[in-house]
Amino acid sequence: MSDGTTAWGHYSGSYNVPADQTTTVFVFESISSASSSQSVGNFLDNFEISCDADGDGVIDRWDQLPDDGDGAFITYFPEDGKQVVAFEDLWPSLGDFDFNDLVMSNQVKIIKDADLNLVEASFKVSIDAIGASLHNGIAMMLYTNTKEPFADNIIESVTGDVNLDPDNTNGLILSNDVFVTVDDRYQNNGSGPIGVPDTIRFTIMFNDNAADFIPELYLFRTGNRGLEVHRSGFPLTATANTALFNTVNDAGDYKTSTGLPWGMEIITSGIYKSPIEKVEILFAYPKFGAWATSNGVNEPTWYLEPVEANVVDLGLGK
Ligand SMILES: [Ca+2]
Ligand SMILES: [Ca+2]
Ligand SMILES: [Ca+2]
Repeated sequence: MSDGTTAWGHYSGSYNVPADQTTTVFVFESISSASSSQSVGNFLDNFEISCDADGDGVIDRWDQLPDDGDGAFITYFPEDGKQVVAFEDLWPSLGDFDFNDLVMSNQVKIIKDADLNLVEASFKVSIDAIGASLHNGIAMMLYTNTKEPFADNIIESVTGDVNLDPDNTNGLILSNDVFVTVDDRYQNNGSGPIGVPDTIRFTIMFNDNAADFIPELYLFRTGNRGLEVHRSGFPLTATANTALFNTVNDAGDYKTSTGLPWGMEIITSGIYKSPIEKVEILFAYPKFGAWATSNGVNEPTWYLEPVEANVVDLGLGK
């Protein structure tokens, strides 16, 4: 490497240390200088050696997984706290609107490679409340971060308490019946919860087709796959029975004509308390209606102000 005489230049290179080599010496020899003598006016400064132990192209100092040749960076969904999703399961009827028929909290650890493509994601889905008499299953869709379907399958394989959804690309089945998956003692059947919520754990390995995703947890009726209850604003699955839209209380896209939803999400690091069985969420959380019907614009912290007599502390946040 050789440079001019008026400004510093920056040079870099790489060297693969052989597996059995325990000592490596770097030697610099002058090949040119600013004077007639090789030993006068030859400057070298700011020399640095960085190791990339796993050879993934990200030096150890920046590599959050320095011994993992696939993964380099770790992120979380949500970035802070946890995603709490809750459903009223009698869609397209509002039912008792106690919004505790299935309450889950979700935290995802996401690993990306040196090019910021997805490598794998590890999910912890806590089943925080089952205030239902109907049998329901839990499924998940992965969408782009603008809530669009991916053009391709992004899932290579899965491990843990989950199966690929045979009917939906980038879909997963977490449970075909929560009463089978989750011990009965976790039901919120009016007498309140007993014990620590059960948790479904699984990992998705990705096939390099995507850099980001949004997970959409949703509910479906056991034995009636087409009866799905989603949060509003997501694409239709291939399995949803569209004949149920705009029937009973539904005005399309899982909202009533006044904008009340059947599924909701909050992001919180605190404890979310579900409404007591058969108590409308509008009485448990007086500001819920304003939040829900404004598409989340108004009263964004509605869940911090329950009527304590109308909610049950499910021991969430564990
Ligand atoms: Ca590395
Ligand atoms: Ca690495
Ligand atoms: Ca209920």
